[in-house]
Order: sequence, then C-alpha cells, then structure tokens
Amino acid sequence: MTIRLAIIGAGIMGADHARIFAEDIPGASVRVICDASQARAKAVADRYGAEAASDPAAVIARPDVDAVVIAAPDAFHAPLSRACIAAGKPVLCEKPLSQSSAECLAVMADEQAAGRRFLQLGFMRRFDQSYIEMKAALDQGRIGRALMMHNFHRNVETPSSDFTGAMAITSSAPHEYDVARHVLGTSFTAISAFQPKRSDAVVAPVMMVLETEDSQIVNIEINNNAAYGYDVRAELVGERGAVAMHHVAYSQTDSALGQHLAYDADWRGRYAEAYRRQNKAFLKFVATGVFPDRASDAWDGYVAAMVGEAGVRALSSGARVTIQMIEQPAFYARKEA
Ligand code: ISE
Repeated sequence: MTIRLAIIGAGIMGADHARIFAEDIPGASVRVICDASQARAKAVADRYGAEAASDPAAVIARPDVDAVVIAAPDAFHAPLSRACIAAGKPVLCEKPLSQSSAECLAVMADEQAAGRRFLQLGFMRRFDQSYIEMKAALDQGRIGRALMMHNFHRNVETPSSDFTGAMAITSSAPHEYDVARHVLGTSFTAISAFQPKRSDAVVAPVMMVLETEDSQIVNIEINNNAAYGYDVRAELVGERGAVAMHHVAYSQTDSALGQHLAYDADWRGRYAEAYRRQNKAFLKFVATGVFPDRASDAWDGYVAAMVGEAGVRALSSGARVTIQMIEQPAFYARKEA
C-alpha cells in the first residue's frame, strides 16, 4: 500500500520531510507540496515529481491525499492539525503543536470528538538511539532510581534576529520537556528559569530547572547562539549509575598535533535516523490506525505547551512557577514505550 502524502510548508523541515518520504523510506508517495509561496512549493515539488499548491484547506480536502505532514510556521500547526482531524486525515505535525496550551486543548477536544487518533507530533528525539538507550537503562534497572537529567541544546545561531528568551522556552525547549518526560516516565510540577548576560545584542542562553512529580530534577540549557555547532546532549543520573549521550560524529581527524571532531550545522544530520524512524512509524500509523508506542501525541503537545507557558512566567518574574496540568484524558492513556 502506498500512502499518498501532502506536505504543508516548504521551508527547511518541509523540504527535509519530502526528501525522507520520497527517498529514504518505502511506502509513501509525495503527492503535493503546499506553501504560501507558490515558488517555494514548486522548488521542492519539482525535486520529487509532486504537485505544487498554495491553499492548505484545498490540499487537505483532496481525495488523492491520504495523510498530511505539517511543517508550516508554528502558528499554523494547531489550526492545520484541526483541519486534518475534521477531514479525517492522519497528520504528522512538526513541533510544537502550539505555544498555547488552550490551542492544544482544542486539538485534543477535536480528536476525542472524532473518536480515534489522528495526530502524531514530531518530537523526533524519542526515536533517537541515544535517548532510547538511556530510557532502556533506566527501565531495566541498570542505573537505579533516576535522580537528575541534565540536558543542553545548542544551535549555531537563531533563525531570526528577533528571537527571544521566551521563544527559546516555548519553541526550542519543548523537545527537551518532551524527551525528559518520556525517558523518566513522569511529568513536571514546577519550573524556574534564568538567563546570563551576553556582551552583544543576540539572545542569551536560557537555563531552566524543572521538578518532576517523582521529586527528580531536570535541567535544560537552551543556547540558540552557541556559534560553534549544533550540539545536543543529555545525561541521566540514577542512584547507582548514569547514562551520558555521546557527541555523534562518524569520524575524527588527527593532524597537526591535534584531534578534531566535526559538528553539524543544524539538527537534520544529527537526527537523520530519528526522523526516518519517526516518519516510518507515521506511515505504519496511517496504514494500521494503531498509534506508535514511542511517538508523541496531542497530549504530549499540551504538556509541552503548559511547561513553556510556565517557563515564560518563571523567566519574566524570576520566581519558581508551579505547573498544573488538567488530568490526562483516558483517550490519551497508553503504555510508555
Ligand atoms: C529547531 O527549532 C527544531 O525544530 C529542531 O528540531 C531542533 O532540534 C532544533 O534545535 C531547534 O532549534
């Protein structure tokens, strides 16, 4: 069975998803690439023999589109996801589902009213081998009870010069909120946020300390202007051991009395395999209707948005902010992978 896909958003991630589905994994045909800019849509569509379009509502409604990938700017994620649910089309939505928890609740309400799952959320770190091994070590009791998880997430530079510390909390850090919750198998109760001062005008790193329901500490550094490379790492510390993630590089160059390891310029290389696994899981979800154990869903999007909202308040007030989620609807209950 070949799943006919539409990809909405022909920017960096829309183009990468098109390439993964067209070239890296079997089972899909990329039918339509949709973008507000017809020229941008056409540039990606032409690479894969797809059609270019610019009206997302019309694309979602097309009878020759079985499922949709949303890689448009953040503000469109929730409204387009809701349109897919209304049309009865499974959707792989890039993160974050929304920066507003209220919007996430609206997506969840639509999905529950529809009576089945439609939405897989693109928190691809859950499919990365390092986090999988970290979670397995914890679940198999090899490091004892988890105490702390340290995370850092560094980008070379911000995508735009108006990027703020609040955006680091609501748009970049949701990856870490989600994967830390997934690895630890718990949720968050409070957040504090701090920002050192830079000597120039670009946004400074944000340092967050989160507390979990099981009295563990998760710290997250988001440094969107780290300059030297794309670098994401984590260490899980238990009562009897720890698991640290290696920097991922396929080679090391020794020369001129030195040793050199390269960094990627952005996340596409570092997480290439995680994206492939995630997208394969999505195709299986579309084909079988069975939601992938490991993947994130609308509930996970809601939790990330709640943490982000509390994090923004923590940063602006300088105070520790408690996080009070709604009770998880039974619809979203599942076994952790
Ligand atoms: C970026 O916004 C993303 O969406 C990527 O998935 C993430 O890994 C990257 O660090 C973010 O800045």
